[in-house]
Amino acid sequence: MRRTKHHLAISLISLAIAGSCSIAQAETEAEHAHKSPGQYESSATAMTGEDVKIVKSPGAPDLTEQEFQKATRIYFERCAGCHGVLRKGATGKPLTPDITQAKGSAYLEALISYGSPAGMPSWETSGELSKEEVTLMANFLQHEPPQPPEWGLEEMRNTWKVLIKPEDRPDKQLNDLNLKNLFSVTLRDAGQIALIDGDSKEIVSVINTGYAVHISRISSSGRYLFVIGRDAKVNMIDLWMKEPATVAEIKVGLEARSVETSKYKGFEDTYAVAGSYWPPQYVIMNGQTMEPLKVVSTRGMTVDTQEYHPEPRVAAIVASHEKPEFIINVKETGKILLVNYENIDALKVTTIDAARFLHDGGWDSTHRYFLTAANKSNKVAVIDSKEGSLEALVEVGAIPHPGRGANFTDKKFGPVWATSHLGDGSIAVIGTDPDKHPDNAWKVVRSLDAQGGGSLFIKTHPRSQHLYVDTPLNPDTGISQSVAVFDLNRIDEKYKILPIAEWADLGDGPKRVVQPEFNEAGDEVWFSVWNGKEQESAIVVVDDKTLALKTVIKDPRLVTPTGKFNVFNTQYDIY
Ligand code: DHE
Repeated sequence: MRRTKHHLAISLISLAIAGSCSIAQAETEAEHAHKSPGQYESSATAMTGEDVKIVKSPGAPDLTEQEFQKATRIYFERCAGCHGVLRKGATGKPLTPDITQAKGSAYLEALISYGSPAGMPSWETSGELSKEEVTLMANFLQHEPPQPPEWGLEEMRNTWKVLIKPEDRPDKQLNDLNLKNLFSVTLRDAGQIALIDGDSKEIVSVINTGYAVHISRISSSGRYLFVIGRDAKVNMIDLWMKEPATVAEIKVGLEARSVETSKYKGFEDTYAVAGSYWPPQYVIMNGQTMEPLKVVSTRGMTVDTQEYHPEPRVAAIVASHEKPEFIINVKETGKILLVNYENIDALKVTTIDAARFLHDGGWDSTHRYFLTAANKSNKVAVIDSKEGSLEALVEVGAIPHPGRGANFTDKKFGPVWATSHLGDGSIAVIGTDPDKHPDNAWKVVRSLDAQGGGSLFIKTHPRSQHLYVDTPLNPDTGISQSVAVFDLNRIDEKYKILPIAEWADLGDGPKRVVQPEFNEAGDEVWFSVWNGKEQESAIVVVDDKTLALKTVIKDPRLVTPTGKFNVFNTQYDIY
């Protein structure tokens, strides 16, 4: 049966996230299939291919050094997300020379040009690669994969800068910002964050960060903001300074996505941790200076087939409130590490078998259980941070993608945590209270129907009666430019739709509505209207009670806004 354009686009987008391949790659196909206006900016990797060691293989078509380098760059930018840097395969198939040489150039060229129903984009017919580039890639894939360099303590120390020493920093807050209601907003393609005052909605400052900047996290005290770019650069920003600014920075690898700080009693602001995609490792740093202290590899055996995996990427990291531990998702091995930082020279690491491929997740409302998506397995893993064990693996919909998820009290089932999905339009509502509601605990007690697949984030707040679900990767622009809102008092009723992008009143562009985030009071919710780099974007603020438009924040400096991190809610894990 011929798949519809809609299904094709959704499944490709889903595959992209499941294996974390470039959204742009999936988007290309979605565009091709659906012709939605505008285009995602590339989430191209930060690795250029210039530093790799070239290994030419017997039996493979000859390539000049220049060609090899060009192909390596294209591979890192377009292919590595799905097939792996070392081509061992992830969501995409393995592409090692034993396989590719057997297939031969003609087969590879056809596959790269036209794609496959299994999710391979059609690189040539979509106009992304020229005929010559397709031939180049088919030849390149028959050589041994070049390996990017490692990045150990020495490389980290060489990039580590303390711009303002702890003793030279203010001993009290020198500005009159209401820090609790400050938002750090990712300006993805500008490589910057904007600090926006949640009360006045004014941009307080714009600070340069890493390339294709990704997320912000707040130190336990609420004073330091940590921002990580895809190029693995971490900026530590002191919010107490007259003008908040970077006080220390470091590059922890070549590709990275996650950063967190120690939150356990007695260790507030003591350590920071960052996880990288390449090299596959995490590093524990001094929480005041970001001096790198301990680098730990995540290479090892997969959870199911128990085979060695050379590049298991570090996905979400959270800081335990129950113990002096970081909880670290290792994507490709499907294992969750509980890293006890009490004595970092004798690290105690508990390795919990979960499922592949671990991605994002967040706490239940008590902050005891960490619920995290294993997106290729369509499961949510539940970690009991008090017992240090796997509490449950819950079967959910297709490719769960919760962000940090949403906690609320369901009138019928008690405390629950919810996730939306990339691969279908359902919301899985999971019971989280094994003490008072044991029959519902770790079960999908409800499955709600939202607008469609392509959802990335879902959000509510303890003071809100609404559940917001975005769908930025849905190929239907009516859906990607709006959000669904469920009334938690009447959860069985159909959701309302808020036309967020229309309210923003912008010009052309994809105008994807992404990542709901509450203010400190929990009475307004902010959405990014994410447009192309050269197009106007905005942040739309909605009154949570009335669901009416409150304000639209527009400013030429708001280039490609995506994630927004309210200081208070991020500091205390409120969601
Ligand atoms: Fe993210 C969180 C990885 C693309 C916006 N993203 C995360 C986390 C991971 C991750 C591992 C969890 C971090 C944590 O909690 O410690 N993201 C990836 C990818 O690998 C992927 C799929 C592809 C890539 O090449 O990077 C990817 N992410 C995106 C985007 O394109 C998004 C939508 C826009 C952007 O700014 O890049 C995006 N990711 C976010 C946001 C969060 C996030 C806003 C944090 C959500 C939160 O509420 O905590």
